[in-house]
Amino acid sequence: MPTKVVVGVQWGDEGKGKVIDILASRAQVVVRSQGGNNAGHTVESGGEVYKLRLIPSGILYPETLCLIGCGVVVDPKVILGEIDGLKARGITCDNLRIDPRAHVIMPWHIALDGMSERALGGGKIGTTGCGIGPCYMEKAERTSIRICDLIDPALLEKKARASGENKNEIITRVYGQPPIDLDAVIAEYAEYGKRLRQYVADVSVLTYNAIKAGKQVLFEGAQGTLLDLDFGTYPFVTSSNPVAGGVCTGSGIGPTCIEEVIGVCKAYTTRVGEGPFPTELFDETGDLIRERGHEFGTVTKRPRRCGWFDAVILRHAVRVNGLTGLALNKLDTLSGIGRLKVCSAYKKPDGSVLNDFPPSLEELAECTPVYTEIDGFEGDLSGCRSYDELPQACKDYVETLERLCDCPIIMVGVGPGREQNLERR
Ligand code: 2SA
Ligand code: GDP
Ligand code: MG
Repeated sequence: MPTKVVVGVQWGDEGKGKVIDILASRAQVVVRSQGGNNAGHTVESGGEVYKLRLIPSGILYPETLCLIGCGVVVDPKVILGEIDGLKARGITCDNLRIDPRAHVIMPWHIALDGMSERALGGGKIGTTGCGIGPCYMEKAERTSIRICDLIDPALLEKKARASGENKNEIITRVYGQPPIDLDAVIAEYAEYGKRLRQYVADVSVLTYNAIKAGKQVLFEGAQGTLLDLDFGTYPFVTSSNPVAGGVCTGSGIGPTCIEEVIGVCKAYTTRVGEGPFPTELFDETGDLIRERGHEFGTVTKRPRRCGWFDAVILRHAVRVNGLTGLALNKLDTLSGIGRLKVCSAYKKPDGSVLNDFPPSLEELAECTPVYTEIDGFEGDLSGCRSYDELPQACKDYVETLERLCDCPIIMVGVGPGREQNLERR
């Protein structure tokens, strides 16, 4: 296995956790390079379900080095809670490393995330409320606290006071809320820094050395292409770059180090949060997909909006990520739904047809899907263990998607378990 990148190619929750878990079994190093605890990856292993938010999915393999790169925003309280939870289940986190350049989510980021969402009212982004946006904003502002500051009490005191005072101004003056007690925060976060110090190491150096030594390195994406700050449905996006390009800046390696890019998608489309969604279903088929697919957020439990598979989105993802293959999950959820629709292009109000995903949200909101209808399939797929065992109508669906997306589908998911992943080539 060469260096592989796994990215979500829709609006997140495509089942990246499962695909990464499978590939991690063949990797020696797993790296996360963007996002934070706004991610929620579900991995099922040995009958146990693990919900991971910040820690790379490779942590379930004791020999695998798990790295959190500089592009990740780290909430120390959350990561320590995750470490404690894993340890209580017998998983040592001795193989975890966090880059000293990664930025730290502070209480004012979480507070400001909620306040700005409330102020936006009906126009809100629908964030996960984890403080992700305000932390990346402060990173760009160049006043943020990094892991290397968190683990040094003197630096933490100096930088947290400056950053906290500045944000308290906004909290009190702009939002009319009481200020955050900085002394209490500094004391609490110094303790977190003490506990996290043992995990801190230069992820760029570790990753580069591993690649040079011929080790198998897997980059674990979070969120999805349509939540990308640049290539997603702006402003209804997250504040990082979940596309494959984000791996380089978020971990500290160059593009020439990447050999394969696998995009993970569902056999239909879902999204949480606000914003246009051309193939969204508002009828009982949408409800059926939500219930049968358990489409509720891992972290926030929010019901996910559900709709038909959208090949316009997929072609956009194939291009911006340079995908070499696709993993198609949740085919089992569509069994017994009846006739299936796939969006192959968009139609604009003037009747013209759009084949490429539009950059403007206003333009997207006006688009209606052009559907290709396909026969549905029946029966319980969850017991299939090879692609050939799937009903012919099911294979026809997969092959239609492959043709419309212009990318080979290399894996097909028929259930959440490791063994329910059918490799095609
Ligand atoms: P944020 O919190 O600033 O990153 O939110 C900005 C937008 O990004 C969306 N977003 C997500 N969408 C789906 N899944 C996400 N992660 C969790 C999971 C979600 C959950 O993996 O299950 O538990 O609800 C995720 N993270 C961010 C978000 O909805 C906003 O549209
Ligand atoms: P991620 O954020 O991309 O890792 O995805 P989530 O973990 O948030 O959501 C995907 C959900 O689908 C999880 O509950 C997985 O266990 C589950 N899942 C993954 N692949 C399949 C599949 O092929 N079939 C079914 N039925 N469930 C799946
Ligand atoms: Mg998720």
